[in-house]
Amino acid sequence: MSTMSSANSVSLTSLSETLKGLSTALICTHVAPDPDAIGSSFAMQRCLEAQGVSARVYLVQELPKRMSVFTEGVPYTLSVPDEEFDAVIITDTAVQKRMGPEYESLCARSGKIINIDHHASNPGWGTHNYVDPSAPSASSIVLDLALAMNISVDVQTAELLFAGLLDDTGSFRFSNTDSGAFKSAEILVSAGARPDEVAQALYFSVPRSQLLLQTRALQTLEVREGGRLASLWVDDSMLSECGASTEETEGLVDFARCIEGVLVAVFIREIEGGWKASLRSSHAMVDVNQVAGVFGGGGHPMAAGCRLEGSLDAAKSALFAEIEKVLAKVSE
Ligand SMILES: [Mn+2]
Repeated sequence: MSTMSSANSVSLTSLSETLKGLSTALICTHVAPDPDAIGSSFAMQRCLEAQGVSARVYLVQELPKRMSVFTEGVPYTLSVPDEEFDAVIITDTAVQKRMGPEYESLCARSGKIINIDHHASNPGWGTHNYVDPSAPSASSIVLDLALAMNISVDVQTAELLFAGLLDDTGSFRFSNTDSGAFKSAEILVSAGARPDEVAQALYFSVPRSQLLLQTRALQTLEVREGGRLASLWVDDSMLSECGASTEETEGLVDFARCIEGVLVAVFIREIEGGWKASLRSSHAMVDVNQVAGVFGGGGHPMAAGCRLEGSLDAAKSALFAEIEKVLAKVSE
């Protein structure tokens, strides 16, 4: 079900009709694209192409290596196109600014801004919004659209979408893993997606530099609030010491999250002019989206992110103070 909170909400059926009527489309997603961002946007390109729509993906930065096995042959660009499109379609992006520094010129490429997302914090900033917080991934929504458009999903599209679904559900372990997630998985595997190949590419092809970075990050582990809050951080010097890229910080938050008794896990990394915090909750009463919102960020109740300013210590104490407030709602 799509939330009808925004004025420009559209139904799945009407959105699939709109997509079918396009001749050209530019597809965008969020900065630091994760498998769901890549999976949903690149699969959207393939679905539209199958409908005779000339579609291209725009990425702010180069494709993450672990997703490149699934994207072969799909046209994408790293520069903002000059031409106009019938629509700009954005997937998995709660806040328009998360499209990157060029978000205004990207959206100026068309009068039709189609916002397809599953983040509860998405206010519906498009001219056409399909925001379904009950969908486990943006990739699941793209699958639903493909089915609504009667597109036969081929192996490559199925694996792109499966990668997004697998990653956003934490390999079917997070609270968004509902029967719908397995229904989508069933359709995708029937269409030829190989779960072992996708898992191999996403989780068992870790560069050595990433493993080194994990050992460094683990040395920063702090557990507080009676064992209910755990945090890790990484700064730029640690990245360069390990020869690791920003992409390789992904998943570090899970080391804090997996500790027994931890209700809120925090991972902080250095970004230009400050810090970026990733927050995870493992308790339905602890809403980290609310915490992220205090700092202008957002996401889901169980997984959210925000930017912080100042020194690491200042950033941490500001963040921990807000987390304390949400933890106070949970009796031990
Ligand atoms: Mn997602």
